[in-house]
Amino acid sequence: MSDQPEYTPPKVWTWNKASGGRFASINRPIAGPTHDKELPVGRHPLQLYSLGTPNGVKVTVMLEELLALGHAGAEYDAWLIKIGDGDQFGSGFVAINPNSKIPALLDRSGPTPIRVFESGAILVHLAEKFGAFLPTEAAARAECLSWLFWQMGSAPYLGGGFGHFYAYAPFKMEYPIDRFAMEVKRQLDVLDRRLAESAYLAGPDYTIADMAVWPWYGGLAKGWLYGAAEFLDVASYANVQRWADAIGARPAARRGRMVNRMQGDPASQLHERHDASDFDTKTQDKLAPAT
Ligand SMILES: N[C@@H](CCC(=O)N[C@@H](CS)C(=O)NCC(=O)O)C(=O)O
Repeated sequence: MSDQPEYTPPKVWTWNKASGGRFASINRPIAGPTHDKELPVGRHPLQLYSLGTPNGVKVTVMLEELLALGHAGAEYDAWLIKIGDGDQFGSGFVAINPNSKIPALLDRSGPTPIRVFESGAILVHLAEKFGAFLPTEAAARAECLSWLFWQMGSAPYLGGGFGHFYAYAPFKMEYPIDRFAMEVKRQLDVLDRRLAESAYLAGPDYTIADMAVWPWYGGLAKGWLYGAAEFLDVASYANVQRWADAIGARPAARRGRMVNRMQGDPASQLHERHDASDFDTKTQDKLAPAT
């Protein structure tokens, strides 16, 4: 057990700003905007406000895959939302995502702009809009949505649970690291067993379920997240490794990982994307691990 003193919760919790952790400066117990700031709008039908974290990468991979399929209507402007600077609390951003988290999409292709927040909802919106990467046959569609929602429900244990306590908490605590390492390894085993019987999560075809899971569990398997590859023995999940490599070899997935990216080799970072030619000056081979 931990040698930290036992915590006795007070009768009523109060906000202790000094509670620490890597993101202490942006964490707060209230919602709503902190300041007035309009969002920029570019020339394309789709306006994405995001950052190159695993949740952001899901959407930029989907947009790049749609463009690679020839869907010109998927042209997009990707604007950078610096969550470390509190951009997610600006009035314009809160208007399209009351939850103040990236990614958020404004679909301006119709007469009235449509806001979409939550990365899973954005993937479904785009898949239905373009008729791609979400099967229409009932059983295949159910399988795809099941794995998509599995990701949305599971990743907070990986990021908010394991990642927070292993990499971001002000000091290492055995109890939460143990608890969340056990859960994350169970989740990796869930994926590994599924990928032993199926090329992709929903079946033989690559879908939005893979795009949602890959930046998180694929990233973990490839050692991009939390410096935890050895600790979690990710090499032992052979089917997850095979699947992560297959997606990582896709040019659209590699481009998607570069958009709104603020970490790693500067040559791999495309802070904002407004045109396909924006990638020309960048080098996908320099896609270094994110921490
Ligand atoms: N369930 C949400 C989670 C989004 C999320 O947690 N975004 C993080 C970055 S990966 C964020 O914007 N954090 C800023 C904050 O919490 O203030 C989704 O999938 O869209």
